[in-house]
Amino acid sequence: MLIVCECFSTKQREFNARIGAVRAQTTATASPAVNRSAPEGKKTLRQGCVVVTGASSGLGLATAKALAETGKWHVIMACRDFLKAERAAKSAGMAKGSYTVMHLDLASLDSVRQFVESFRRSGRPLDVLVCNAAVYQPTAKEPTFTADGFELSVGTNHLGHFLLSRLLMDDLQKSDYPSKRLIIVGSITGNTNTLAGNVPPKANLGDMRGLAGGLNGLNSSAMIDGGDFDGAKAYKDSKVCNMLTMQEFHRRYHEETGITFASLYPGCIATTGLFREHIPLFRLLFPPFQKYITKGYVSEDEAGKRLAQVAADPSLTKSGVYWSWNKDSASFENQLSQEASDADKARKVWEVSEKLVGLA
Ligand code: NDP
Ligand code: PMR
Repeated sequence: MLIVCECFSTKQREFNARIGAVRAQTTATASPAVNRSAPEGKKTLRQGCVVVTGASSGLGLATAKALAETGKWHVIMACRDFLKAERAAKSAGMAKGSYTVMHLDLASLDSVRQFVESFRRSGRPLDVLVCNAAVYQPTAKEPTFTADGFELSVGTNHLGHFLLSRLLMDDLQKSDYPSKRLIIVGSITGNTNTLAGNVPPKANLGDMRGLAGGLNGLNSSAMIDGGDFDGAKAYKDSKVCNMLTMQEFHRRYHEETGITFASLYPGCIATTGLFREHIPLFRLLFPPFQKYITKGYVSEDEAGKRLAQVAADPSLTKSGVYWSWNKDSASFENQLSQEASDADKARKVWEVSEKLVGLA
C-alpha cells in the first residue's frame, strides 16, 4: 500500500476529490483503490496495474521502467518474445516483483484472446492499458501477413490492439482505480498537418476499400485505401487508425465509464528498434538528423517518462486528447490532421475493424 500524503498540489487534491465520485459508481474488485481506514488525513492508494504492449524494447520498455520504479504500479509487460522481455527488464534494472511478463503476439487474434484469458486468470485488476507495440516495414517490397491474413503493419499495430482493447474494456470498467485509462500511441507521421506527416508516402485511408476487403492481398488490396503495397504508408495508415480508434472509444465510452482515452506523439525516438528494417545508412543518419536538424529527437528515457505521464499523471486525466510536448518538455493538447480527426472515418474504421476481428 502506498501512502498518499497531504503534501498535494491543488490538481492532485481535485483529482482525489473526484476519486470518491468515481468509486461510488464502480464495482469494487479485490481491494478498494482508496483505503480510508488509514490514519486521519491520509488516504492510501493501492498499487495500480498497467498493461504495456511491446514493453520488450524502445518506448514500451522505457515506459514500463518509468512506471515500475515509482513503486505505484505493477507492470504487465505484454510481449511476443518472452525471453527478450525478461532480459530487457533485467538489463533496464527493473526490480523483480515490479513487473510480470505475459505472452502477447498482436499479429495473431488467437494470441490476443489467450492473453486476455491469462490476464484474467492472474486475478489482477486492470487499471491502465497502454497500446504501444508496433512494426514498421519501410523496405519491404511485398506485404507480409498476420496469422489471420491481414497485412502485417495494420494487422499488428491497429487490428491486434483493436481486439485487445475492446476485450479489455470489461476489465477496465470493473477496476475501482481512481483514474482508469486506455492509451494508444500515435505519431506525427500519421498527421498530414505537419512537415513530418508530409514526407512521402503520406498517410491516407481513402475510402477504406482495402480494409473492408480484409487487407489480405488476394481478393483485396493489402493497403487500407486499396492501393499498391507500400510498407512505410501502411505504418502511417496504421497510426491514423490508432488515433481514430482512441477518439471513437472516447465518443462511445468516456461519458458512461469515466475512462480516459488518449493518444500521443512522444517525440522522435530515433534510436529504437522501430527502424530495424530500414537501410543501414538511414539508421546511421536518422538520429543526428533528428537531433541537430529537425530538433525533434528525444531519448528513450525521456519518451518513456512522457508516455508514463499520459498513463498515470494525475494532471493528465482529460479524455479524447492527442498529447505532444514542446521544447521545454511540457505537455500540450495537440491538433490532429483533418483525416486523423474525421469522426465519420473513425466510426467506419471501428465498424469495419470489429467485423475483421470477429466482434460483429
Ligand atoms: P520498438 O521496435 O523499439 O518497439 C516496438 C515493440 O513492439 C517491441 O517491443 C516489439 O517486440 C513489439 N512488437 C512488435 N510486433 C509485435 C507483435 N506482433 N506482438 C507484440 N509485440 C510486438 O519501437 P518504438 O519503441 O519506437 O515504438 C513504440 C511505439 O512508439 C510504436 O507504437 C510507434 O509507432 C511509436 N512511435 C515511435 C516513434 C519513434 O520515433 N521511434 C515516434 C512516434 C511513435 P520485439 O521486441 O519482440 O520486437
Ligand atoms: Mg521525419 C520537424 C520535422 C520532422 C520530424 C519531427 C520528423 C519525425 N521528421 C521530420 C522531418 C523530416 N523527416 C524531413 C524533412 C524528411 C525528409 C528528409 C524526413 C524523412 C523521414 C524518413 C525517411 N522521416 C522519417 C523517415 C522514416 O522512415 C521515419 C518514419 O516515417 O517512420 C514511420 C521518419 C520519422 N520522422 C519523424 C518521426 C517521428 C519518424 C518516425 C517514427 C514514427 O512516426 O513513428
